Amino acid sequence: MERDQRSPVIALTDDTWLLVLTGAGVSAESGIPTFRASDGLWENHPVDKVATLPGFRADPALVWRFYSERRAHAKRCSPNPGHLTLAAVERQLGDRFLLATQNVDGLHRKAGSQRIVEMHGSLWLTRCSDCNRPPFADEAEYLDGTVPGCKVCGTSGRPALLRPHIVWFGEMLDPDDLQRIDDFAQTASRGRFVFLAVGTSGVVYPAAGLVRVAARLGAETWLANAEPPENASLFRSFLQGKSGEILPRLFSLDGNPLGCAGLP
Ligand code: BV8
Repeated sequence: MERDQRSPVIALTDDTWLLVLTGAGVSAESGIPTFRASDGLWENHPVDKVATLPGFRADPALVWRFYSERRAHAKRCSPNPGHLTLAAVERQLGDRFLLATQNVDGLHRKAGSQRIVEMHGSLWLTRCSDCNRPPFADEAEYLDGTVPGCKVCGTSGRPALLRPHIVWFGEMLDPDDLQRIDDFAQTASRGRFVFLAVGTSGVVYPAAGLVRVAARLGAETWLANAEPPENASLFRSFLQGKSGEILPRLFSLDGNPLGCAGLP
């Protein structure tokens, strides 16, 4: 992996296909805490208690408080230039762009991204832990220990609990999401395939394995991160710094920087 100190750019040429993977680092400059930093989410909340199904079953009120606190905080946060740049690049590339995010904060959508796979779910969706009622939009905050029940199947007498539509550790990701990402990568490999990971520690699978899939398909592999993560050696180019500063300078169109506003 070369440590590329010039400000290299990814030229958005007519044959460029771009798959972007983002993690919590992309939202850090918007005020959303990351997970594994010294003041990260997992420092104050044991993962097994708040981000696993057994944890939810043991104490659903604690889990709802954890996600409700994150909902309340995220409502006050806005996209930063990193989010805005990725939305601008999508407008430029159209169906030659796909954003796979591990983030659940919704800031990519707020920035205008549409071609997006929320691999780990969304803070803004709730589903029943029992019946197959589809996930529904929900911004409610259950901070006082209440646990919401399903109004569809809960009437059968069993306490059917609602849960955040989040992929917890030990839970499978949505196979349709994974298939969409894989299909995109396969198609992209017939053009100039570029894979960019931004703001992720590269420790959580299967997201952390995407760089291997892309490299096997011949992609140029780029990483933009505040510090070298565990899987840094898997990338050909590593740009160290803040994503909100790197991304607006990273893409060029016809030789000119795209910036974060991009073309309307
Ligand atoms: C699954 C809930 C099948 C959502 C999350 C052993 C080996 C390999 C895998 C496993 C294993 N044992 C178990 C597994 C599977 C497990 C896993 O990968 N565990 C890891 C920890 C070893 N994966 C799963 O369970 C997945 N399911 O595989 O099912 C299975 C099941 C059981 C056993 C085997 C297989 C489910 C994964 C989803 C889990 N849910 N969270 C939520 O509450 O948000 S994951 C959680 O971590 C978040 O979703 C988060 O997105 C994700 C990754 O973290 P990052 O986004 O990378 O954030 P982090 O804080 O770590 O890093 C931020 C980075 O940004 C840092 O590097 C920092 O330097 C940088 N940064 C900071 N500021 C900036 C910046 N960069 C740029 N600019 C800045 N300004």
